[in-house]
Amino acid sequence: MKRILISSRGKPEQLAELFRKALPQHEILIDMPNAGDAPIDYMVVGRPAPGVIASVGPVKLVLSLNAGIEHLLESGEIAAHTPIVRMVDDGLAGGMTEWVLAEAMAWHRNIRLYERLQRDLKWEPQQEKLAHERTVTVLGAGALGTPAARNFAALGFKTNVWSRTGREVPGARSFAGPDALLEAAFGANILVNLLPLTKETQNIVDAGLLDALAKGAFFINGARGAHVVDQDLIDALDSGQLSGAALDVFRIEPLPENDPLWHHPKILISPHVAAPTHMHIAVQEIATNIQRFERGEAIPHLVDKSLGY
Ligand code: NDP
Ligand code: OXD
Repeated sequence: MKRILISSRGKPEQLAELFRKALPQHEILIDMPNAGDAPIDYMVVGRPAPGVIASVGPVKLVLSLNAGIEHLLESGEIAAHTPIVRMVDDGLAGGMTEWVLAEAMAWHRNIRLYERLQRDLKWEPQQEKLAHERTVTVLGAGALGTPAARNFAALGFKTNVWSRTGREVPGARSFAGPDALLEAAFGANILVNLLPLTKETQNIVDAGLLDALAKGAFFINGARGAHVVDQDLIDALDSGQLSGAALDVFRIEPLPENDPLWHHPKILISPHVAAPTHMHIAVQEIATNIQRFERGEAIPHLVDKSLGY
């Protein structure tokens, strides 16, 4: 009987129950002292505590409950030859698209401004624009960036999408590689970050990139806090280069109480909820990948460790 070890900070017992139903021929263990004494075939990981993966010894596959896997690579605990499978599912893609569009549309149609004005009984119509009068640039054309960009384009926004290889997204204009970054961002009214965190992408949202946007642009970060140079973001908000930012992710989470991002009047904070993993969907996805692996079939969404995503 093949053994699956679950190491996740979020509801491991519930996950184990779902895996027992999805893979009844497998033994499901939750990480606990000595759980890994007998050989483990597969590890299912959320954000495992440091040392847990290393303590388990060699496994055939590591299956991530998260889309972002930079913490797994950074830990150095997974052997170079052990494949890592990222989480890609409709729940994550749908959740991220909803959150990004909600923040973008609330800014585009001044929803939050009117909410503030209502508090002071102020009747102050703004000059409302139509989607086709605005440009959106999405950084990342992957499992999350693609549906976000496709939906912006479908709503009529002029849509740019930037990726490493220039992946095409229907309705959007594609840009490839570092040399095209500023061109992709130039004059955009909304910048959306959906990149993975790698050596190449950390600190990518800096003064240079923000200055390329249209004056008064809106920034949406659904990816990772370490993509953003926080002081450059604050400076751009204070100078009026940006009119606002919606941030779901931070360098330190939970965001410390004394962090200036909490207190900035133009910043909207959400607690890393843009695209939470939905347990039922994720378990089904992982179970399917384990079954594919056992039938000797190719598994989608393997991490390319040399690229870091
Ligand atoms: P994917 O791996 O599917 O897509 C990554 C995209 O980024 C690809 O288009 C890729 O280009 C592009 N890219 C990678 N490196 C570079 C680079 N150096 N220069 C330009 N483009 C680059 O990732 P997902 O869409 O699944 O997820 C993106 C991130 O979203 C995750 O890594 C995670 O950090 C974050 N996330 C946040 C959540 C939240 O709740 N806030 C939930 C889930 C994920 P190419 O297409 O050419 O390969
Ligand atoms: C993820 C996340 O990467 O939750 O899945 O951020």
